[in-house]
Amino acid sequence: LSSFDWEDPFRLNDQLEEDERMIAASARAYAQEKLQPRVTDAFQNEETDPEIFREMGEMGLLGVTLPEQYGGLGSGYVSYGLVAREVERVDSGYRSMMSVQSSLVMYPIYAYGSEEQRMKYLPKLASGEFIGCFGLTEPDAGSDPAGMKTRAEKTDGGYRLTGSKMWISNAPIADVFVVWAKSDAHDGKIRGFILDKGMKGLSAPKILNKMSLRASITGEIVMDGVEVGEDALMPNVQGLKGPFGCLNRARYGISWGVMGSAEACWFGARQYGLDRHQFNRPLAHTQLYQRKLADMQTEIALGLQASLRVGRLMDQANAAPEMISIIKRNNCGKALDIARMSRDMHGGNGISLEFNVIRHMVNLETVNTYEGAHDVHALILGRAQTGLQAFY
Ligand code: TGC
Ligand code: FAD
Repeated sequence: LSSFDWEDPFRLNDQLEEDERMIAASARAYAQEKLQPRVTDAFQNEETDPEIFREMGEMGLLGVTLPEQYGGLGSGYVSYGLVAREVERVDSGYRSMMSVQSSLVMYPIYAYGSEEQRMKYLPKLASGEFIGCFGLTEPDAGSDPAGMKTRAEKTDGGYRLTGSKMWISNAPIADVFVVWAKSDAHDGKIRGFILDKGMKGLSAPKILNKMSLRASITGEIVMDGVEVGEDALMPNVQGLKGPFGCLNRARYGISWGVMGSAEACWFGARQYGLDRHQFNRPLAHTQLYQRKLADMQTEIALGLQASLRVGRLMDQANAAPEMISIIKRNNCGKALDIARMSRDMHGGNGISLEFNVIRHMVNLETVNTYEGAHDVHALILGRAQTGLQAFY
């Protein structure tokens, strides 16, 4: 038998391709050198630096899976997951900025858009010159997006959009708005539209006083009779499978991302336990403390392995949405447990922003809720195994 690497128990690193290791290493270097030093202030002051999109673009971290001709990296879903893990090791809000841009804005324009729409938007979204947002959720339609009220009415040569979206990441600083609306001209089916900042009737007020994800700006999208041309409609999808096709990818990325956040909390707890002495010995010299470290290590090792498996299947175009529900739900729930545990293991220091863990903990409350709440994914999995629809 060979030796054991406590930080990488199942040798995930050995299971990666050379290009995947390189992408992960450059994402890690960027995240640690450029994001880590500014995160505490950004979180404390509830400030999002739009320059981060440009930096990520320069590093090739936006649209990792898209073809190079549109500004992407032409890499696979495992690479995308590894980037999410490295960025979220610093902060879930920064990963949110990246994954909305990549999976929820660039992906639909690539998969459902016309060639003109792809050429107009994708290269600038890949470089970070444009910032994108994705509007599905509404004040009265969260877990049940089919209940949306936003309408697109047919006009001469285009559409008029009316409605409002709630809790939209990046919206107040966005240049490009991918929004979903029920279209009268298509039997009330849900269609996707691309709106540009500055259109008459379009605004995106910031939501203030969030106690979670404070480094990532969130807003509403208000559409007060926004007139768009036919060219704003994404021609190649209709129905809920449009937004869900994007969510599958973002949820998958989150499953890796939250493991990065959990690792930060685990490593923090281990180091704290080695440094901090009580009762004349390190905290890490106690059985209870070690048991908690063992639980963290185990859940993270299993969670990463599961995400890797689903990522490999995604790269073969052979993953089912229910697989993604398993890893999104489980990894978020476990990461939140680990962050709460780490906060406790840091004692009083655990509530200080200086030790990072409470920031991860409150961020993960959001991540456990968005992109399908923990219980909503349970119902997706319950339906898959019983054939019984328990949403309503
Ligand atoms: P249901 O009857 O299940 O399906 C309706 C149609 O959609 C298709 N579909 C999918 N297609 C692809 N992938 C999936 N995962 C799909 N799930 C469903 C389905 O085949 C069907 O197609 P068709 O052609 O037969 O019409 O729909 P339902 O209304 O019963 O849905 C229930 C439920 C709960 C599963 C679903 O609505 C749900 O997942 N709710 C959660 C909502 C959610 O995830 N919102 C996310 C908003 S975006 C966000 O949070 C971004 S935060 C990002 C960040 O900052 O990082
Ligand atoms: P609700 O749907 O009202 O759910 C409330 C509770 O009820 C949850 O615990 C849920 O699990 C439970 N519940 C709901 N239905 C059932 C049921 N049938 N059975 C049992 N329990 C149920 N959305 C976007 O479109 N784009 C974004 O960029 C975006 N970014 C976000 C950023 C942040 C910071 C936050 C907080 C949210 C963001 N969202 C975004 C919205 C997010 O996707 C929704 O908050 C989420 O889908 C849950 O919807 P809701 O908040 O309306 O909660």
